[in-house]
Amino acid sequence: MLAIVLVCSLAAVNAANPPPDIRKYMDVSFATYDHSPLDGLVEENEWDATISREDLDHDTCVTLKEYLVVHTCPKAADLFRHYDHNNDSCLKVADMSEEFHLIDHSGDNVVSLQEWEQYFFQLTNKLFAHLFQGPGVGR
Ligand SMILES: [Ca+2]
Ligand SMILES: [Ca+2]
Ligand SMILES: [Ca+2]
Repeated sequence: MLAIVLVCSLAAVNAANPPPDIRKYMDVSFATYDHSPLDGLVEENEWDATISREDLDHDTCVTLKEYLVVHTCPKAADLFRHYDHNNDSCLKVADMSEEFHLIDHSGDNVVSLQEWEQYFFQLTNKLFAHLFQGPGVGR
């Protein structure tokens, strides 16, 4: 859930001139996911758990409507479409799993803080590219 807060926070700033505390946003969101176990890594179970929090009627499908109840960011619908990998208008564990493996750049089934920062810089840059001037903030 915090990932979208992160992306919204980044979109709210002038990304052509990123503030020095962008990394702090990243670290705070990462720490929110890393809880079971708290080991400095985000495991897939920690990432996938966001689905059950957002699936308000517990039918295993997070609809856009449910998503927008939880996420009030103006760009939430864009993020929903990004996360819905099979385009069935449902966010399911399978979608989150696919996303997790994109974030897990090294393919070792855990996400390090470095992978997290890199991925969300790039995602923010991709989703909000039209808001950015000049070279993006991605690496
Ligand atoms: Ca962990
Ligand atoms: Ca649902
Ligand atoms: Ca889907």
